[in-house]
Amino acid sequence: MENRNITVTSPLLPDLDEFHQMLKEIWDSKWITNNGSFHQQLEKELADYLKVPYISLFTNGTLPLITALQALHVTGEVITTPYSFVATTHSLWWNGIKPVFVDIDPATCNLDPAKIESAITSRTTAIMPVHCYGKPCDVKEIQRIADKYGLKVIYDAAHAFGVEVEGESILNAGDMSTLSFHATKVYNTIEGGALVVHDEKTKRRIDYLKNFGFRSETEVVAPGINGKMDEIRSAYGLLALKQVDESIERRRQTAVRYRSELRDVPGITFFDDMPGVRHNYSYFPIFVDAEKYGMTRDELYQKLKDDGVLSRRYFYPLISSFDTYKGLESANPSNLPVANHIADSVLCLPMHHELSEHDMDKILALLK
Ligand code: T4K
Repeated sequence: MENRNITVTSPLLPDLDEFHQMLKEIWDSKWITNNGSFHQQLEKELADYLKVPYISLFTNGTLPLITALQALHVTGEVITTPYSFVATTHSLWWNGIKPVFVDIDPATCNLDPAKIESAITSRTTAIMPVHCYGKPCDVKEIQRIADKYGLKVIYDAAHAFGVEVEGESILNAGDMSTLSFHATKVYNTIEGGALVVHDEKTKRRIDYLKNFGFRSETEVVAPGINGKMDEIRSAYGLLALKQVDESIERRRQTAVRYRSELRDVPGITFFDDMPGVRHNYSYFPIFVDAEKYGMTRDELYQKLKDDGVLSRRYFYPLISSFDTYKGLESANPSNLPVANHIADSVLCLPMHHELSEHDMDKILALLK
């Protein structure tokens, strides 16, 4: 009798011997945080890997969101998606900004550009979309709207590590993009994150802001925060980066098998790859039509759980349903019919680099 749970994800762990070697170097140097050499090296290697000009490392994926809003002086109202992890909206709240929820496009689960303009008011200063599950937003249309109304665009790209459209990094869209390197992500530094910016001056400003605003030993240029990544996690990140391509390839193979075996199951739908996109296969969401499938999403979630398969309902409940936000006018379900419907039907199946054929046999047998 097998009693090991199959989890929705599993962290990509670096080689322990190599990590130990790097820890030895850190111990010898006694330089353990504050822009150390591994931190500098990781910023450089990540910028190269991700095909972006500048990247500033952070201690998680939430602080770059908060810091981006600070750096761009965003105030008033920001248009955002209710279909994300709570950190997206929380970053607005922490800056005293009013979130304005706009419905999503069922074809991508991303902010629906066609619904943005009617939500813009005289207080709107920015748009904060999410590349949900790593599926790229319609960045051209969002930029067109932003330019028309003079709005900033900050992408929460927590799921979009390595995602490219026609060979160009999706992280170069908008004014800034943020990443999460949490343990559950395609690429992780245990906890960690980053802010992607387009020019050196902005990179310098972000580096001040994540270090309390210090420009020099005696000068503070702004009320910054402590968002610095340390040397130990930077070293971990350097090693993890060597493995990430292979991990994404393993995930791709998993997606291929899920799709081929679930395509004919009535009542279950999923996303196919988008043309011209290099996906990272960070999640494998399916959408359950209870009537056609013969079981509700929650019944399926429970059935899988009873058999040791821990799928997750990312993103249910919607952010707009949480007590903190549900009183907002834009949080009314009548304003967000697509997001509400998808939140009630989505289930993210196990998806990670170590998922074995045996595990997949079990998951697929339960689903069918
Ligand atoms: N924006 C977006 C769009 C995001 O999705 C997130 C984070 C953020 C911003 C903020 O970034 P961070 O500040 O977190 O860097 C997880 C993560 O904690 C969170 O990072 C992530 N999004 C969110 C979507 O999912 P949980 O509560 O679902 O994680 P947890 O602990 O239940 O783990 C899920 C499964 O992963 C476990 O069942 C087993 C596996 N796991 C997890 C951990 C932590 C492991 O095998 N090892 C581990 O160490 O939130």
